[in-house]
Amino acid sequence: MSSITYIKRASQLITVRGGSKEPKRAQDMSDIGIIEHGSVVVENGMITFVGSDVEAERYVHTLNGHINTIDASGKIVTPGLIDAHTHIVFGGSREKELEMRLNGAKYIDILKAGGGILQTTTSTREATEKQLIQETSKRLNRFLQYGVTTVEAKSGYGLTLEDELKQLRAAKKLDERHPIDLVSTFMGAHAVPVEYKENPDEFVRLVIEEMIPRVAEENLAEFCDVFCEEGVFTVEQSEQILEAGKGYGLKPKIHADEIVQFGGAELAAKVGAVSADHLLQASDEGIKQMAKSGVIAVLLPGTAFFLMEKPANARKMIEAGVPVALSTDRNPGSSPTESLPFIMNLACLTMKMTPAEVLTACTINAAHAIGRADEVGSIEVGKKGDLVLFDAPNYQTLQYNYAVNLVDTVIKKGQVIVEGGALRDVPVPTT
Ligand code: IZC
Ligand code: ZN
Repeated sequence: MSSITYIKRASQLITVRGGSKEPKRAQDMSDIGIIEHGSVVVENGMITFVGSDVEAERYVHTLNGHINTIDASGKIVTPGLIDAHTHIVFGGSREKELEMRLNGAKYIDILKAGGGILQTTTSTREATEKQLIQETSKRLNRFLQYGVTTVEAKSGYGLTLEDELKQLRAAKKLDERHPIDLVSTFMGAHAVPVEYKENPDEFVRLVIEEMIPRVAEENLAEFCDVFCEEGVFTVEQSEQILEAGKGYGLKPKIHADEIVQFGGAELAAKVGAVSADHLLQASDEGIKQMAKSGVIAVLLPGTAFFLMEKPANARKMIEAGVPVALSTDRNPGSSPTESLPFIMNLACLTMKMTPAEVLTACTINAAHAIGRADEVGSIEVGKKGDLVLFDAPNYQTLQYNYAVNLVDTVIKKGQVIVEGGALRDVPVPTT
């Protein structure tokens, strides 16, 4: 018998329809496909009906089987939110860096002095796969409570073949066992580990010749990412790594122009990256080339906020025709939060993105940034039944009530996972 979930009487159904083939750009980012007084039906995990309350009643009468009816009166319904950029699988914590930074230390200098990513590398190497799964589950549970139903997860805190594989295997098991879907990115080129400090090219060789082939062979990632930044990996090294990844079917992503203007946006266009992420310092030429090549800008205003830096120029990118997505960048150093809704607030308040653009950026455009736009990111027939009910009468309220969690109900593949803002019994994976 089929399992049917019927969500009815939403004050606004925010479908974000019409962007499954290509990410939304420019004015299309403001077109979020609102159906006033709308309903959705999910059968066996997939959306089978989207429309007005009146039409929905007629449709539901034709169905057989038990129907779980959810009254969304006074609430908006959006697609499950998608976080297209996280470093969620790690051991340890870095709260001491906050005080260091408040005393004037810079994020990149902490890394150069052997802290930062390298500190998390030490604690991640020390953790077992099981511990990584347990710790990451808690973060995933918080993501669910913030309405996030799909998350990208990068490796890059192992920096040895075995430890990178351990992180990616943990992500794969979490994808299988946790309600949230995870999409994996191999990021062995996240930092040069201390043992290769004197010989970074040798580490690049290890990434290209040993790590990438093995990750691809074990089918542990879909994307390959590089921290292309002054003092981390050069543009040339980044290009070599991303081209090598492409040779093994790993689609390129780049941490680009975060701290200095470095040519990361230009490289993203050159290698045909799916996304270039951060872009605080991206050049006008780089932005132009990204628009031309269709590279998605994944902007991370929470990271700029937490590092006390000026955020990326989202308006310039949207006006130039670059499709924009937004993500938390969840990581222990520069963005320790799972609150994608707060990142949305920051996008609005610090980058002047409109409430409609922000929703597009965290749904369909984010889905494109992780290669899932055919499955999730909009409320359309044939997509997964991933939905969020927010305790807000209209979509603008999500940005008006800032830093408040308005998530009421989260539905993953038709199943209610969060109810009244609280997690239902989510089985926390332990192994
Ligand atoms: O652990 O600091 N920017 N990588 C590049 C990060 C931030 C994660 C971290
Ligand atoms: Zn990152």
